[in-house]
Amino acid sequence: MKRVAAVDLGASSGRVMLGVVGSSQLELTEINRFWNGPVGVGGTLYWDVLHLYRSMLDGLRAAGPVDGIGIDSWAVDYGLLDSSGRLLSNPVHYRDARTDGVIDQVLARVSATELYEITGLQQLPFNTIYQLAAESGGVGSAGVSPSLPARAVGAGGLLGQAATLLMIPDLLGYWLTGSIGAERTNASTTQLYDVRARAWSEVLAARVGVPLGLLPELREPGDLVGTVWPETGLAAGTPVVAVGSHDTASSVVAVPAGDERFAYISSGTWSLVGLELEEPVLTDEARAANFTNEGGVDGRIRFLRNVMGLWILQECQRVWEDDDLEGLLRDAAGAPAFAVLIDPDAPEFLAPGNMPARIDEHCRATGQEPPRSRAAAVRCVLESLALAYRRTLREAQTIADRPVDVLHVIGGGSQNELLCQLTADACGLPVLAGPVEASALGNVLVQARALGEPLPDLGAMRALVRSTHRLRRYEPQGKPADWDAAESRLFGAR
Ligand code: LFR
Repeated sequence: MKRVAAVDLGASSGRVMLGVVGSSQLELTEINRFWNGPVGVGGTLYWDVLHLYRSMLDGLRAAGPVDGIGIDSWAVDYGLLDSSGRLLSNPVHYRDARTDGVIDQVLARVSATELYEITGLQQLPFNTIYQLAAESGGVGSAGVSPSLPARAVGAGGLLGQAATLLMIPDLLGYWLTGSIGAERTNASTTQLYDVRARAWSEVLAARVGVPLGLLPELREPGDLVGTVWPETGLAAGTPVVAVGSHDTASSVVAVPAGDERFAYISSGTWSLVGLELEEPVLTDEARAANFTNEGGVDGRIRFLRNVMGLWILQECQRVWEDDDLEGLLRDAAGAPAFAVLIDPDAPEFLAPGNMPARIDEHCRATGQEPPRSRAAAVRCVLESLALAYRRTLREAQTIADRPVDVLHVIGGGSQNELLCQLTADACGLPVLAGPVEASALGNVLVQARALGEPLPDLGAMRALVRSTHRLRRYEPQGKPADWDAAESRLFGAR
């Protein structure tokens, strides 16, 4: 039996969980939970990385002695270190506007086809490659607001001063242990990683002007990062273990699937909708449909697309100053079906802001009456998400030629009963909901294996999740024709 701590950082909250993993045991206890989110300063959105570090240390201290520590977080974002190991700037939030228009500038240097052939990644404006292009100056606002005096940073921006790039979990791991490296699943989200060669892409780095030396040596999930050093105030010498440090990689480890014929939605701030494959699919069809091939634990590929997710609803709640999600969902369940529909992936929903007003605007622009009540707005968001899931899953199955029998919904969104039912109805598939803390479970499972627990493969880990967690099943209900009609209304006839 192993006792390990999972540090699991999502875009809206972080937590330290204590995991106990044995041959028929898999238990998680929450030690602490802390706020996370964008902090705007001088026109740039940052992460408060020292708050995350301090909260992580608080949680690890409170967890007491453990056999290992593993860290996972959202992807794509990074910190730059100078040659003495100092953090050059607070990490910028991927929802910052600095990457606006940058995709086109990068595509002038490397074609979309070549980029996809090498990396297999979906085009998202905030992929690390675009953030680095914005960072190197010449594009975007470089984070300098007109109201704050600009200070010259020299040619190449901060990139010119940087010696090392560390993704967020690697940065926190460095602060815990002093050891530098790049965990593979998170590296695979940078769009600077060659998915077939399983190495950093020298070609792309050169093409976009990222010095190869910035990119540390790759590590596998399960490798030892290092051991905790005394200045942290934690038990010195505790092993820090690389896990699937991209939260979605960890969460897909914990999909309680019994065989290969499954799809998943990792449901939280984002909805990551897709399949698990053995090999990447790099066809023109996959590229045109903007599917990603992110690296998973044990060499698996997550063939998926990002759907905007519960972010839209979270932002509505923030603007409404209403944290009674249950009440909102109860009212939405009684609101008329298919009254208004939005494309949740429209670019205007990406940045933080007044989401209810943006929904109204989107409705007007698409010839619809804006929702008249909060219940109607919530219903609109959830039905629109369910339609986006349906479209994504159908395309994924066709493009990857992998039919599925069941859809696993994991993560915080698996508790949203209305969304789970709408998802089952829209996709015409049974939904199995849970576990809620999927990324923390994937994190502790990979650690426990690395520390010697007999969990030979993903199948064994998933069987343990299945036997220790209660799942909720939703059968498709309602009329499929209603969803067909709603889909062609929203996305046009196909
Ligand atoms: C989910 C997630 C997604 C990634 C997005 C931005 O938390 O990690 O997989 O696309 O955040 O990093």
